[in-house]
Amino acid sequence: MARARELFPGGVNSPVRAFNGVGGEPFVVERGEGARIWDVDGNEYIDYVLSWGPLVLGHAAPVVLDALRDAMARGTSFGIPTGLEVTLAELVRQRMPHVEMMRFVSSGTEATMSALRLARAATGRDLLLKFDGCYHGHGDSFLVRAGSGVATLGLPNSPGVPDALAAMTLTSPFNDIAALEATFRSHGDKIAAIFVEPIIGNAGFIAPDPQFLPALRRLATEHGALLVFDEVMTGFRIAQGGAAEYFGITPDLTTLGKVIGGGLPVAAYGGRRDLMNLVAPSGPMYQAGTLSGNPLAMAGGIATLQALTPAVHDGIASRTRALVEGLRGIAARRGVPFTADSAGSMFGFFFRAEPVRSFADAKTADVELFRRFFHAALRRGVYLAPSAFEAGFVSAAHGDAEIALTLERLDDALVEVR
Ligand code: KE4
Repeated sequence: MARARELFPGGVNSPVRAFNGVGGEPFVVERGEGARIWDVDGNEYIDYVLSWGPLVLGHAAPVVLDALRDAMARGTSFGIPTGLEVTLAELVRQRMPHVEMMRFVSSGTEATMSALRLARAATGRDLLLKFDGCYHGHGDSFLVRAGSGVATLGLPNSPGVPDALAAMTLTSPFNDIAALEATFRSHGDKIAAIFVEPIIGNAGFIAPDPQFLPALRRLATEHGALLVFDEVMTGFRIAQGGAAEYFGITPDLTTLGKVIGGGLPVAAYGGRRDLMNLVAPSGPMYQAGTLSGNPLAMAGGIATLQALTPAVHDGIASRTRALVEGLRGIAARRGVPFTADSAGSMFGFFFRAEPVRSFADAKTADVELFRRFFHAALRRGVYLAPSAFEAGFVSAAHGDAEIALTLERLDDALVEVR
């Protein structure tokens, strides 16, 4: 880490990895296998971060490694159409039929930046509406009251984003329909798109009230704005077909990442064919990428989605529920204010008695206790996200034994720090 700090800001290549949200020194990972990772000092951890979501099959999944070995023998990049990108896109569309047409890119940030440019091009409008605590990558327009690392580091917004541009981003509290309707009353005809994490995973785990997403759909349609589901985290995790399937709401555009590449750099934006046909070279909206559709990354995504069958998904979801129910039981037994929730293979918890419905709620949770709990868990071989404002993930490699062992260790950790 000393050498890394000479080379990278904070010694890391992404801020959330620096442990600023929990204090202390990050560990350096040596390798991962299944549900476990080992650091360079030989310590073993059951991993609930899973590279911040992509590893739904666990680390070094044999089917993914086999697919990569096979693909790389034929070359690692062409910048020329390949059959692999067609195969992965068809697997995506099978699960998300509303993603009629898509474009692969290499990160969730690229996907959301491109989807925003497309929404502005399609509507001829400038304003973006996002929700407090949602994180949609580090594109300039999104770094306004964002979640994830922005929230973890307590940054109100980011310097370097011109005021004139930030002024085009409207924010509203998640789950507050009255505030949303007021925003639409005063700006509705200038809003190009609503971006939402259908379940927020970047302010901790925050589920929508039953009427919230339908209200977004209704208001977007009424005011001629596009509804964009940022499913970089929820896609293929809360259901095979993501939030669109889970909540039965059809967005106009969808952004995907993480699981879609199974740990390789794949992300995508897509949706209505009439919108996607505006994207170059079919239409005038420009977006491009040297490594978009990279054959190795495509092979990783194909192997992952093919292995993520409904039965495998349901198995992970039930073990995720068992984990959350177990955590609730531990907190109740130890008399610690606690609320937890899960959807599919994604979960989150807060040290707070009442349910968390917004970013403002999340910020009243006991972050100090979370910090102590994080380190007590780590010392016992359980790696949770190093921030109170992130979600947790379970993989196909987390069996009943891993869940039971995790609960035992976390109970012991809570007794130490409560
Ligand atoms: P990337 O550019 O990091 O691939 O994706 C950005 C992004 C977009 N939308 C959502 C809903 C996301 O969760 C993310 C990325 N999530 C963060 C943490 N939850 C990735 C971790 C990091 O920033 O290092």
